[in-house]
Amino acid sequence: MKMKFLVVLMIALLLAFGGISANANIIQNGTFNTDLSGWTEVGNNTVISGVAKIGQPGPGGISYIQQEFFLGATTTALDISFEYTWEITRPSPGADIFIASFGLWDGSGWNDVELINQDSNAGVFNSTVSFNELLTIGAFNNSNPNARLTFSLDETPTPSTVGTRIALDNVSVNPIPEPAAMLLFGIGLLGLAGVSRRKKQI
Ligand SMILES: [Ca+2]
Repeated sequence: MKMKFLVVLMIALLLAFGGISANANIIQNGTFNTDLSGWTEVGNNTVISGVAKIGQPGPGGISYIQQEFFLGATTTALDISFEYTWEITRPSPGADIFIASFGLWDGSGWNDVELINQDSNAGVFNSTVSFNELLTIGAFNNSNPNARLTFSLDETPTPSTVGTRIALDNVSVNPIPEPAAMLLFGIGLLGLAGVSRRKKQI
């Protein structure tokens, strides 16, 4: 009996920690392998050589890509990461504005928080920035979808001869705790409970 208990405990721990350490990115096509599939896109966006280009090629105005997804009820935080690069030419005078935001659905509307709000005067051109943030989230509605991630570039209409874009790649959102890991851990605990119950009966 004791041996069986230890085996179940080890399996439960392996499953739980194996699940937590595994890549559980819930974003579809965050690597933009060939196109923008999985993303809603508005304005002028494309994919070149496996990298999304927000606002390319395009005139003034807002271009964005957005993905909606579902967060399980146990989610308390999100590990969000992506890489972005300002490309082409910095407009002058004026500025383009890059915003990355995360939104939660509360049942009647979206509540978005900005992860990045940077204008092209502050941006370093042709230098890739790695963004990573552990974002603690509040209450949200248990409907699907109930979360979204948006990347937008608001391009100044003047001077019209200058074009800016944001290159975006390796978008990842990992919910914490992960539903799969919690489920496996729960199954492990049930297994332990079953073993101890049988043990008492003997
Ligand atoms: Ca890529």
